[in-house]
Amino acid sequence: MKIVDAKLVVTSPGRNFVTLKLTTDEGLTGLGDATLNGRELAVVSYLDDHVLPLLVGLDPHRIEDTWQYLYRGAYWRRGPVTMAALAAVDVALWDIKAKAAGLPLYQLLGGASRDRVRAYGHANGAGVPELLDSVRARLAEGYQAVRIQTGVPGLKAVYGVHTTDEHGAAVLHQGARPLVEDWDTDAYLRHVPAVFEAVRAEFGDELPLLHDAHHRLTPIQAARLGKDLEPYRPFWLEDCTPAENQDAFRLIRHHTTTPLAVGEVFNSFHDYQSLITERLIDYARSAVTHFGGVTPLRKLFDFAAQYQIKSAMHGPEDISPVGMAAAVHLDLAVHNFGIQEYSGHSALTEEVFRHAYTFTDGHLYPGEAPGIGVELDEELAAAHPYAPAYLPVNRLQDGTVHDW
Ligand code: CS2
Ligand code: MG
Repeated sequence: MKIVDAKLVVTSPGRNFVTLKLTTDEGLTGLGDATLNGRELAVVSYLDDHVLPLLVGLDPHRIEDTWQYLYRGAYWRRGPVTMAALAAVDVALWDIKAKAAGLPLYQLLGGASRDRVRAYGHANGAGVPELLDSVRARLAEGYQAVRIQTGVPGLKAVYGVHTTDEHGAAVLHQGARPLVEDWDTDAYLRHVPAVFEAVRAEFGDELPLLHDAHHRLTPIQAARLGKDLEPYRPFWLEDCTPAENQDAFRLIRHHTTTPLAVGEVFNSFHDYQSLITERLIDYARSAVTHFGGVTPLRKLFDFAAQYQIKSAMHGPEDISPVGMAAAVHLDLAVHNFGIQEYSGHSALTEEVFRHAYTFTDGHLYPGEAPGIGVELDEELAAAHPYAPAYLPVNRLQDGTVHDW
């Protein structure tokens, strides 16, 4: 079998998605997600100008070799643009291989290690009453684990709150410049324990509660928050400090037993190395789409398993249904699955990308369609062209740019 065509479909059914489609001489097609939220066209150029011309004529069955050829062969390694591009190629090749075998992808990854994949959803509220309503809404949708984020008294716009719709899904600002959110770490640190206390008081002790600090704290602030949340037994504290500096986690780990999750902005094994070997985290958050595909992420999770660290793939709406499908197959297969983030997609997005995976009673199921199980409606995709959009930026109250 040979690849005879490689093309990109860029569409915006409410938000931008970049999808690679490979076609073989036997008429099989494979899809891969290359969406890098807010920087989509950089990946389009990387693929169109530098990668797709190399794929035509290759044997799609040679997934490992193609991955190494594109990773090592480029000389310039890693980085979000490169690894999102590689991920799209890798997933499209797995899709073709599984279709050729007539099997759902998870069967090629060793088969199911469990019956279903537990997902967590997003609950957000400007204040505690709105947050409690949002938790109720997620529970009504079937979720059995919920991430909780609120506004902070005195701040106008905070991560995960003002840019979300009633389903908890992020709404991106489509326009020439990013929106500006504001931030005050002391106010946040005072507020969050009270939020957990209110949610526990309302929903009891059993509901797994997650929280995302979105890289905004110093290590000692993160240690303080981890300690303050211990009485409420969070499922995890996510991205508590920028993790480019892996050393920071030693200090945090030393001070708190709150489980730690990190990695949604990581794109290679090397970003994790001491976090795993020193057991400084509990959950590895990388998504197939941003980590170079199923091939390297499977290796990472298998390595992490030796240290009792679990998978917890990033799964907001900016991972397309193609990336989400690949994730659910991998979630079902790896032994050390922890949890999967899942916010769902807009009705229009679900029409553009028809998928075999389903969400019921808080769990995802990959379905039995051969491959990853996603069909792309190219006509509908073309009717919703790319629209420039930015993620927000974050400033302290004196105007200083802060981590987002
Ligand atoms: C977040 C994301 O889902 C998460 O945990 O951190 O919503 C993140 O802000 C976006 O994916 C950025 O593209
Ligand atoms: Mg996050």
